Amino acid sequence: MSSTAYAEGLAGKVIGFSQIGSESGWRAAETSVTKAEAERLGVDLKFADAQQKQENQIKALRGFIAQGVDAILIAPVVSTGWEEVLTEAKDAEIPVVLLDRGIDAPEDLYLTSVASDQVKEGRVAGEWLVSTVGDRECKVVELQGTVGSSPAINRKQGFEEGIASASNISIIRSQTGDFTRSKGKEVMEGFLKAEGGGAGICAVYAHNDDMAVGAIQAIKDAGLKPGSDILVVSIDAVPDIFAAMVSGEANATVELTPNMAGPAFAALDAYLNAGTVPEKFIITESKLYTPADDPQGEYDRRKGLGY
Ligand code: GYE
Repeated sequence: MSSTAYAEGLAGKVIGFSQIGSESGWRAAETSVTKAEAERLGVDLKFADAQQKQENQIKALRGFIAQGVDAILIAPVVSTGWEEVLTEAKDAEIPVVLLDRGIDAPEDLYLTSVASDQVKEGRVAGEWLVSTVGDRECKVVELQGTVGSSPAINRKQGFEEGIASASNISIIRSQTGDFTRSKGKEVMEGFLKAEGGGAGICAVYAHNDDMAVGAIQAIKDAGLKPGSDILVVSIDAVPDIFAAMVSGEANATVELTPNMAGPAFAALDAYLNAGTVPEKFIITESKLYTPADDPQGEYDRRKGLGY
């Protein structure tokens, strides 16, 4: 039976959604896609924005539990510190679905996790750089995501795996830009200053497109050409990275679908209405895009999706 067929079973259900915040264009898209999907299914979605703070997410979950919701969605800002509140949800027999980030906790504390393979995303980015620079020496600066978040940990690991075979490529500086455009710009400015203006930097690898777009501005402010003097590779495939590709200022992105809610609601529908226990890890696709892949068309296709 297709997930859409199950989709009729959630009408009237009350589902709490603890969202991290709106730190990136991708996150905003995930929120709008989730709200639209809830509307389509007749779900009464209780939305809580945590402003990137774990304590606010824990507070929101306790509120959902007290309210006796039918299920909880959460995008966990960091990977640790969830056992106590998830045990409270389990004791209240409220199923929890993780969106787009994983956690270090016993797997029986959540029904399923809908996320990309973040190690693969980093590896794809690294392998793209290896295939692009050949045997030329390439010093890379890295803009990491939120400290302690599963994507920051996994995308760093994956990228390092991706470049491991190329002794000519090395990461010379790495720092968190917290997945935001402004912090990505600020940290890139610091990298450029620390590297004598940046002439020796071959590429910037950003764990998300928003930090990459911030870095692009910093590179231009330093009088260098992003996309050629300094290659730009990142993850998410938001519209603005395709706009940068059209301008020749970005080189590669790995797509992360903002539609985690579709698989999440389908799993909840099957579970709540038919007792079907879903796979523990539902993995979404990761696809590489470069300027050879019609960036204007990709920009236009995504623009209306709530980014
Ligand atoms: O890449 C970034 C957002 O959790 C995988 O979080 C997600 C990441 C995404 O801030 O844009």
